[in-house]
Amino acid sequence: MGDEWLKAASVVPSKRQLDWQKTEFYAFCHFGMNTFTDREWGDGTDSPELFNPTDFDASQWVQAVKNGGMKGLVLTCKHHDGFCLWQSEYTDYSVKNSPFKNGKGDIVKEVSDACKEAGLKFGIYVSPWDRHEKTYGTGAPYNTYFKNQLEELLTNYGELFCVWLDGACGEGENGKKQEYDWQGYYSLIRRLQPNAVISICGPDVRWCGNEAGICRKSEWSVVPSEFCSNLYTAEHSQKSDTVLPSGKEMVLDLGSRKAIKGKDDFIWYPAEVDVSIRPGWFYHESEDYKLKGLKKLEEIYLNSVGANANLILNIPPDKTGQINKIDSLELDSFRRRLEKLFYYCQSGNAHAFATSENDSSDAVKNIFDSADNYWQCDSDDEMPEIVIDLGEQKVFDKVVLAENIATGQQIEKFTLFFDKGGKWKRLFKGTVIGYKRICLFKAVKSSKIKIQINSFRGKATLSSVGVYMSKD
Ligand code: FUL
Repeated sequence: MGDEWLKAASVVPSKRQLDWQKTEFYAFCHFGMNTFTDREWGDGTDSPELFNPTDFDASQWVQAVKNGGMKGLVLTCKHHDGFCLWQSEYTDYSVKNSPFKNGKGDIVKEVSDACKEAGLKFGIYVSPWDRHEKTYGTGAPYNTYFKNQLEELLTNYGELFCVWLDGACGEGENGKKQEYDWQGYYSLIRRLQPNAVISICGPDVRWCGNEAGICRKSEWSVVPSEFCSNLYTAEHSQKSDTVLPSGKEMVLDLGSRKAIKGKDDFIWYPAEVDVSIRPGWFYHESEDYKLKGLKKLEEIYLNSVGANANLILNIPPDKTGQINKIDSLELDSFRRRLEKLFYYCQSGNAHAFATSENDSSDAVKNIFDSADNYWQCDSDDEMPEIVIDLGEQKVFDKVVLAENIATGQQIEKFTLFFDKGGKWKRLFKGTVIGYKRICLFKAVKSSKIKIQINSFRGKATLSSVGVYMSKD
């Protein structure tokens, strides 16, 4: 005991987790029966006749999502009401009994095709909780039903980057109880879509713990394996954002040395922040003027993508079957706002010097190129430092740091300094870095920056460092 952190430092992501992490920011599209009934949770009794998007256009969705600067899209193929957006062979409760394209339409197909064409990754959301299906709550028969449906989704719609299994279940004490065959679901997904991460109720991507867009100050991707529990996710579902930001419901420290003391089994389980641009997950006309403002979206982005988590932002298409103009305009403005934040890259001609380099292939110059190489400190360097020379005096208000997570997550604390008249002045103090840490501060003018790594596990790495200034 006492060296848990060494064990934690050796945990690395799978290839699918690495690919997912690089997706950073992607869309959630909640669309289904609730869109037409103006509800958030349908009870599975609404007639398929109600599902009637009059102007459905998947390429319009994809365009809006791309314009928002997002790299993927996850579609609610089946929400809790059990209504399927594809022509499932196993139920009548689907688009095939709706007026949409005279019962011949397939929303999943059109959206997945449009994503492919536009170069967006495509993922599926499927709710295990099904309020329509009669076998729900009977054990094996429902598991067979669910796996049959999964198989349809996993085979007919091309490559998926994510399978999002929701933990929500509102049955309550006296409701139906379904024992889910999680392992059976997972092996099917692995066999048919080996590159897809299984999110939320699954082993690859961890729910950050609330739906308010808040992630931890120190979001570790390596956590004790007990946090990979679907029971834990289900118990916390629908509750936590009511008690946040006091933080009472959400465990705030999952991965520090203190938090992992006495634990001996660790997993790579990176966080995802899921949040809606509107108050609800589905489209409601009454919320047309209640979109989160650009400032709020920026804050969510910087505190998720910029704090070692991925961001899935929900944009719900409306009754016409398109993303509402209000949302698409907001997405466009948001992308432009992000571009402005990182408008001037001040480290284009920079040089770096490190107190140590593990060997010549781990040279510090690697932090400036886009290849998969990286800098790693030497094993006896107790407080590694990197000095960045920008070549001339430059104004900057952001430093973006990245660890080489392919070799794990090691940095626990760091400090940034800038050179002011020949003296180092402190600029920023941070904890974890992981895949990405965006450090924000009041703009300063200087030609040199120092990164000091104050505490780390094993051997610290950095794969990239960028110095930026916003455009007004
Ligand atoms: C929750 C669900 O109950 C909501 O309707 C929504 O789908 C959200 C993403 O997950 O658990």
